[in-house]
Amino acid sequence: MQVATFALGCFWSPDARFGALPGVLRTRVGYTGGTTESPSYYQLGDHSEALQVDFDPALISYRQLLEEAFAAGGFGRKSPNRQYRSAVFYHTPEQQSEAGAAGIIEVEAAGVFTRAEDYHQKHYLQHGPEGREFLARFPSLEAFTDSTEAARANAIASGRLTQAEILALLPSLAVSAQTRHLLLEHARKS
Ligand code: MHO
Repeated sequence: MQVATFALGCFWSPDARFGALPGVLRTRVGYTGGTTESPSYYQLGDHSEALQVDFDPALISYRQLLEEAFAAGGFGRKSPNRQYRSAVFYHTPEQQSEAGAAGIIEVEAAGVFTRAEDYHQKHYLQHGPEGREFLARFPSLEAFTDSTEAARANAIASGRLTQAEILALLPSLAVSAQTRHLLLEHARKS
């Protein structure tokens, strides 16, 4: 298992997008890249919103994750501000050189990553009707956040997947007919 950390603007949407990827087993959003202690959403200091994923390199390569980060769109333009900048935080020398080779400008060593407040985790799923069953299933918001199934369902609930992507993910989710129906609605809309 390896860890990858990216800042890609507002963290809600990359949390969802990366949560759909086969080989990405866990996602979490938080704050990193700064120097101030104990950052929080309203006391961000010099940190940025960031996404962190645990991935299985046998199933998805770091290069593929970088491509997905590029597709998220932030790297081609100047970061609007520190909160929403686009940057790669590398965990290994290999990640550092791959990010450099990919032409990413802001490449920094990964430092302390502070989990964001519970209400920011798996935003679309947590705050949508599709999430009720998942929230009830896990003993804590942390366990919900760390669930692979919740990562997949959050991707669907975000409304950012194609119909084909949704239909490919659905069989991996053990959910009630009602939740399945809610998730399928997104396939009809996309
Ligand atoms: N203020 C924006 C972005 C939130 S993001 C977690 C919104 O409410 O949609 O910074």
